[in-house]
Amino acid sequence: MIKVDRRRGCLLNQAEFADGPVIYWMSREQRVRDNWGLLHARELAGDKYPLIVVFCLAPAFVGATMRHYDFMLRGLQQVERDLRFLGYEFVLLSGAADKVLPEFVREVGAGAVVTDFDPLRIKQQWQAGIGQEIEVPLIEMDGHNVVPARFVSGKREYGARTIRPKIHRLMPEFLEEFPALGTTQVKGAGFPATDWEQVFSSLRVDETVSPVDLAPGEAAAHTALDEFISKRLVKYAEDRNDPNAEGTSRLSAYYHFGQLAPQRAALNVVACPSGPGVEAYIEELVIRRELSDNFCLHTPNYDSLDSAPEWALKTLAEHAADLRDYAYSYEDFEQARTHSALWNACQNQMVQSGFMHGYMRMYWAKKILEWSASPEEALRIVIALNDRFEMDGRDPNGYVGALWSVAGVHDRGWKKRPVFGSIRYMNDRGCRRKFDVDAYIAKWSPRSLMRYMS
Ligand code: FO1
Repeated sequence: MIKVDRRRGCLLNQAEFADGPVIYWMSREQRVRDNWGLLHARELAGDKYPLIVVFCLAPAFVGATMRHYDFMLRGLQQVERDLRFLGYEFVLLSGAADKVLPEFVREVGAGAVVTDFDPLRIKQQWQAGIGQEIEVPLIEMDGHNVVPARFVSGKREYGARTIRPKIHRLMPEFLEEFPALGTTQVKGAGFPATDWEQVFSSLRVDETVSPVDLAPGEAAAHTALDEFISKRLVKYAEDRNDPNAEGTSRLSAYYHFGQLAPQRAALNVVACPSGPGVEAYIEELVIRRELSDNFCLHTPNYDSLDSAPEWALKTLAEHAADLRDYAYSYEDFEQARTHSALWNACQNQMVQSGFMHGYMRMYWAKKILEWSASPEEALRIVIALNDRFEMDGRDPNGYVGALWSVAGVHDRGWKKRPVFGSIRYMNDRGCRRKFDVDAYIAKWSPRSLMRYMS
């Protein structure tokens, strides 16, 4: 009988539990604490079998650059250190998971494999391939969402308005403390520590997008969470729309690489005195983030225009032939060579820091819609730039943000305009009403980008 956690778990294949080590195939949730997949694997191993944590390092991953691999690998180095300290083994396999994991499962004679829920296409493909090839259970655990994505809704939700009540109703049950992982007495299979020098030197990724000065890893993520809660949470509701206030959590890279559990952040935030900041952050952290996973899980073509709602596709088609005041290429946008000083400043902030303020991301993406040859081209450019420079690129949150901005996903129709039709419009004037645009431009002006790109 296979024990599968009935609330957060899902059996991905039909196979019998066998005697042998339990593998936790770490992928989305790259941390030791607060990790439901790791905890479930630990429970299956009990005091009878070794628990082996495996990470499959893909040689290329959806356009990821050195900025992303450097951050991720330095975080994984800490994962290995922390696991070995508790008596567990960590093995890094080089190669895409569906290529290298089945062989490893056979080699160690594993009795079961546990992995992380991830709605992204590449992960779903890896899991389907591996589930078919191994003869032991492949169990998926949702370590990313407070209310597991498969539990909260069986269909694509219309928007925050429809998923919010479903999540709030289940939060009391699911927003629970994590048990500690604890140590193990079971002797491992004797895998040597990872040769990280060799891992870094064998990387063949685009190095022109260099790492940003953000401390990687689980400990740094917790420090960043504590700092956000103590210094910025109380004013989060009003500061989150002011790019000069640096009021955002800046935790998205830690969530994306799984170095911090959104549930941990939610537990610590709701423990604070309630107020607009707590409300606003829980809305972003739980409702918006879980809505993104829901969208990607139930929308296979989550990164293409035809996943947009009917009304949006119709209005964009009606205005596809409208005259564009400007029509820039991918390179023009990437090099921040547009006529708009504000738009160029947004692009520079993203290129240099790996982050762009949430409010500016919407403005930035909507201007690409306005100044591209077509909505299809605009969406392609938004996703390509976002995934190349943002620390939290290649994430369900990012795809939904792009489709919200360009094609009204989870939004509604507004007053008609050229090119946009009834897609919500944003411009410099709207920004000037919200914050000091000149200060933002001064801080992120192109001259600093030239220094960066030269
Ligand atoms: N996940 C893996 O399991 N193996 C990888 O080699 C890998 C590389 C990678 C590079 C950049 C990046 O942004 C994400 C990467 N991921 C990798 C995915 C990671 O698990 C992401 O956090 C989730 O896919 C987000 O849904």
